[in-house]
Amino acid sequence: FLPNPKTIAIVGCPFSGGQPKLGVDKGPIHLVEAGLIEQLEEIGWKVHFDGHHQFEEIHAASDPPIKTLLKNPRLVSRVCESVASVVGGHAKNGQLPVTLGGDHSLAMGTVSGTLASYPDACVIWIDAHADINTSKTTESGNIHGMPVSFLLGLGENHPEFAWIRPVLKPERIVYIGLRDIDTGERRILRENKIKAFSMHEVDKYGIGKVVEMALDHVNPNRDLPIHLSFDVDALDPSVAPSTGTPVRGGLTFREGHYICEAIHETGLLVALDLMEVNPSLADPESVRQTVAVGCSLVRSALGETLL
Ligand code: 4U7
Ligand code: MN
Ligand code: MN
Ligand code: MN
Repeated sequence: FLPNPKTIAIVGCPFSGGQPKLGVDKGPIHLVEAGLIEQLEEIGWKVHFDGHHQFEEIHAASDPPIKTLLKNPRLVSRVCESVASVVGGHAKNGQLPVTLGGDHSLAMGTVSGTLASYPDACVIWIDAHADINTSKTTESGNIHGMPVSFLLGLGENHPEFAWIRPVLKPERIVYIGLRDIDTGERRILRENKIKAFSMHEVDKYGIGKVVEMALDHVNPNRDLPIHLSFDVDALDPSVAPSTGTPVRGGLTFREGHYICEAIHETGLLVALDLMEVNPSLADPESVRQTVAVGCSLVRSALGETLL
């Protein structure tokens, strides 16, 4: 799908408004400072980066929760709308957008941007969580636990989010790595027949078979563009400790990288998100480790090979 020379557009999104913990907005800055751009150039990409995004500020006082629950709704919505247009613009230019979060609410923007250019793209969502709460089911009110429901058009319509089109069909998304699903989310997954491979399936079949089954579901003929949205908390906390909602029992270092390598091998990747790296959480060595793993996942998805 991508023209030559192959060009990546780095979309740095220092944004934390989809959840309450400070520091996740520093994720993209740390990933770039760790040398991600040079590393991608070394494996043969042209890399376009014109600085991290500057988001307008909407202060809490002028952004009361919707129905006292959804937090920072206008801010999250407007940031994601701008991310959608930036990611969509890069995709239309034939560049491969690599969005560095920031919290996972940003994926409302990235996936919308991808689907605007590639309407039949599928989404592979790597996460400990399903991120599919609606304003009815969320217990936390944190919008980083909700982007998938907005993309699918589930739940009530909120005027604050009127720009989001229900661009994603339930059969075009698949999950790998789940292990912390809320009760309401479990029902939504079941009712919409959304395919998910939890850690149970990873243990049972092995990661190689799971990735093959996931692709068979969303991309049976291996001819549709792929958007990979990788939440670093899919990895086990021993591998990626610096993240806001760690859950034990996650993917190993190799399982995470295998997913990225296998998606690269399809030749179908058109957009990538790396989300939820929070350099303010955990000790300096854990932060260094998490940022390094983030960079290496991105390199694997973009073609770095072991041999
Ligand atoms: B992430 C949660 F309740 N489901 O809705 C929620 F467990 O992007 C967690 O995957 C959401 O990190 C995690 O708040 C969002 C919770
Ligand atoms: Mn740009
Ligand atoms: Mn998560
Ligand atoms: Mn997530």
